Amino acid sequence: MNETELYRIDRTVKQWLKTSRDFILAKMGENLKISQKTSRKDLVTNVDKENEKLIISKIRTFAPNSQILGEEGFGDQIRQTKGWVWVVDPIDGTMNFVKQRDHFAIMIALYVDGKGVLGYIYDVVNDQLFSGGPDLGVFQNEHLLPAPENVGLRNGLISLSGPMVIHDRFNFQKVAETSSGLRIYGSAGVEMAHLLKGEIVAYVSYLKPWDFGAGKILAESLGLAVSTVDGKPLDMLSSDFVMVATVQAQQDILPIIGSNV
Ligand code: 2AM
Ligand code: CA
Ligand code: CA
Ligand code: CA
Repeated sequence: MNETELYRIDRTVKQWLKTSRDFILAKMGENLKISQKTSRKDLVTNVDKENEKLIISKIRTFAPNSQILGEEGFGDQIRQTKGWVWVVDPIDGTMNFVKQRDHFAIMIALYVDGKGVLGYIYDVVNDQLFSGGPDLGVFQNEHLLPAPENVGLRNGLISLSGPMVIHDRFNFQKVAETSSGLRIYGSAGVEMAHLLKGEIVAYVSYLKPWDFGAGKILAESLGLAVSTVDGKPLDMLSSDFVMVATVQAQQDILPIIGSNV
């Protein structure tokens, strides 16, 4: 894909994101229709569903030959990653959206023939858009982000999902103890944005493709390591324990979890 085409897509996706942000902010003042998916900790609202439909309708008009992977099921059943594949998480951090009306993100990613091309993490309430990819570089709003310093585990903060800590998955309490400190924000998108800014050195969670699709593209574009928790490549169509980290922090974490995976 040439640069002109990339910039055209980038401008278009940013317009969709602005529209989606306005939609979510308008809906935030109304009563939400909340339902449980797999458990009382796994929620979905009418706004998640309506926003996914909104984004998918924009994609269908703009690029009708695409496949779309959307969390709430309004996209396609995808078995292979040939051609254009869009990955959409209409609200990442639904629990935060419900309880805090803050600290959630819209995430969109574009893969072409399995390769990450463009990623977007939009912190809606704080109006902070993380965007870009391997060819465009990574931006926070209009500001080009430098590659984060390659800080190791002992000298950096880390972020984990709640369940990783509660159930002490793979010895991650020890990993947290070794780090400078543990943070838990409850939105994969918000945590990955902290990594892009160099504010934390690692994030580990069990994630689905729409949780890591955009973050993987942005993180790898800045030289961060994105892998399964035991250091293997991620499969774009599967859920897994995902680790996003500086190269040094990844090297520090792998021996601590050792044979616990
Ligand atoms: P979501 O809000 O889009 O579902 C913390 O809950 C983070 O983990 C969020 O980014 C959330 O994304 C994601 N997550 C993935 N699977 C989840 C599940 N089964 N229950 C709650 N959160 C989940
Ligand atoms: Ca969800
Ligand atoms: Ca998500
Ligand atoms: Ca979601």
